Amino acid sequence: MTDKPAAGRVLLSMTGMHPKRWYDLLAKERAIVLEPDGPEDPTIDYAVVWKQPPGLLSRLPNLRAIFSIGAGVDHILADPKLPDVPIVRVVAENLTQYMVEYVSWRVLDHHRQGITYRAQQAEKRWHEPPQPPANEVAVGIMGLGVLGRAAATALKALGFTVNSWSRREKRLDGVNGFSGEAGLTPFLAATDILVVLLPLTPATTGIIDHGLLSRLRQDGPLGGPCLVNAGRGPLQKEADILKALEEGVLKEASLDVFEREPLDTQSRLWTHPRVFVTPHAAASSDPAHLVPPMLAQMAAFERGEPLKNLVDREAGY
Ligand code: NDP
Ligand code: OXD
Repeated sequence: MTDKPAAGRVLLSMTGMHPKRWYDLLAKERAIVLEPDGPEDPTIDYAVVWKQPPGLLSRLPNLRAIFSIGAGVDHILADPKLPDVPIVRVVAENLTQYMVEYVSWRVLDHHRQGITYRAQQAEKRWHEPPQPPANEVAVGIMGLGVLGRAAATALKALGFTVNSWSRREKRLDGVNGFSGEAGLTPFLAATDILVVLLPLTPATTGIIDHGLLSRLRQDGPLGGPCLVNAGRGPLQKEADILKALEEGVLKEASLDVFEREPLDTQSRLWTHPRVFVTPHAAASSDPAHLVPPMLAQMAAFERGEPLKNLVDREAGY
């Protein structure tokens, strides 16, 4: 623990990630308590967390705000004893850029038939399948938030037709916007490559199921629809994805997130020839980019300024 009593102290609680770089950067300005130390410590003002143990934060009597280490906050809201203090989530250029890169990479790979060409190369087969132009391929982005908007803009610039689906009606130049329950079927019917950038909430859990996949455009220019999920694993039903792939309802999938992480070595997804797996690595949280704005927000809050990028607890994201 560093001894810096001038400003409010910070509890750092991270599960499944190494805290050292976060600790060192936060400790430049704040006294840091590394969980499991600090339960019931009245001098702790802030918690910086990734999947904190349930009940931990409710024991801090003077906690003023929680800072998420990720853009998604389902890992915080899963705590049934979460204290009623503001939750700040990550909105950062660096993280957005990573996600734009991941989505552009996966969409281009499905569009330019990377899976087919890798299989052909393994067989030393010289064959050029028909290649539709980008503007004939419609990418549908589920979730037009910070990441979805940036991905939509990049895909538009690459020449794709872009559709979006959000909870509330949203407008973005050059993007065909759909929203709510009523907008879902027309959105899916107009989509060849589905990109999932939704948060995990009670309303979105399990949304990527067989019924949804079978509503994607089945006669599009790629010879079948493709799925890219970089949102959260429990948005998808993996057995349904495998079934849809076997039936030809789904042509290919790029999955960065899974119902259970790490993905079980027994999962068929690892070896499926038309599935591309990455280990929840689409847009990693880099403390060098995320800690300075956290520290700046704490200082601003102590000067009486409002916190930014707050989570709407009722909406769940
Ligand atoms: P935002 O909160 O900025 O945007 C969320 C979007 O989802 C909004 O457009 C929102 O609609 C929409 N949405 C939420 N609930 C529903 C619903 N029930 N029906 C339809 N649309 C809905 O989030 P970000 O863009 O910053 O991040 C999105 C998610 O990406 C994160 O929650 C996280 O799970 C995931 N993520 C994954 C990473 C990875 O490495 N794989 C890295 C970072 C994030 P509206 O616009 O109406 O509010
Ligand atoms: C996030 C993540 O939510 O990395 O930022 O998954």
